[in-house]
Amino acid sequence: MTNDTLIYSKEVAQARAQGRPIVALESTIITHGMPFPQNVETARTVEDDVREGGAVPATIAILKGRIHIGLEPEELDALGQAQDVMKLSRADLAACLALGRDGATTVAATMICAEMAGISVFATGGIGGVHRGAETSFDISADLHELAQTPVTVVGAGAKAILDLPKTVEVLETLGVPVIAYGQDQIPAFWSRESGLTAPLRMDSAAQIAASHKMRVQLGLRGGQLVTNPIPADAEIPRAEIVPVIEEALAAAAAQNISAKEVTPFLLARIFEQTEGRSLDANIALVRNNARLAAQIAAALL
Ligand code: PSU
Repeated sequence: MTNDTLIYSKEVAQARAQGRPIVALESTIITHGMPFPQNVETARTVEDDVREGGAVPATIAILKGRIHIGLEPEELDALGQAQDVMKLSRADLAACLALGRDGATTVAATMICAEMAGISVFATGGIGGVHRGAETSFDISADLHELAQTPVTVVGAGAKAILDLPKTVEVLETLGVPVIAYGQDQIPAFWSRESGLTAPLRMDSAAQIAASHKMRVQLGLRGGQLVTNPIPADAEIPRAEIVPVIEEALAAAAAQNISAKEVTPFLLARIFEQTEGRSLDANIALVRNNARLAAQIAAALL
């Protein structure tokens, strides 16, 4: 990896030199997960949440074929409005670099870049997972396999509730990925605190999560951990309210033959319209909450 390919922002370069805790943040949520201008405003606020938590934020994206570990404010602004940005996972990261294009990193690609940069903790909204109907479509996010092989602790609010949560948890279990619920027994369901599913593991402090991360490294176990952090109670959309909206959005996606990488952005946009923006407010609140917990874990890892 030449310095030409991996570019650190000024703030991240300084943090590395000083040995300070760093939290990786992804960029697909900016380009494909939220509308402009809330996407850029949220990305900035989330970076501030990481700083207030005592760590340094490293938003990761590919700009003109180079991996950026931390974006300068003007780069973040431009990315938030850019068209024709590739949505990158493990399969297409190298192609984006080779072609000199711009790309937003999903959970999988962000984990890969974070590991290259020596960053062990990453905050997102919700990971990708097993889509409903996967038994015929085979649509399973590469995020799950990445968690099985790349040693980064990922903090999310569960898998997105548009997915098949029980199947997502089954696949993670098969792949040997620890799924940890933070501060409660149930795995949260993104916009809602509860999913009806008991998490395989529960931890109640950042120190416990950091200790578990270190233990995996010490044992030589490959892969990361998934920390599922429930959305704050005052921001949640209860399951009974959001489930019918999700069902309607899934039916619309099927009727319009939406497939592959388009599915998640389509559903998020549709649910945003149907809830008159409430789903976006909840999404912002949960990402901020995850950034704060990730900062505590990163500090506890030092
Ligand atoms: N969290 C959010 N919004 C998002 C995502 C996460 O609050 O849009 C992104 C992540 O980058 C994740 C991707 O990897 O959604 C999953 O996309 P798919 O279902 O196509 O694998």
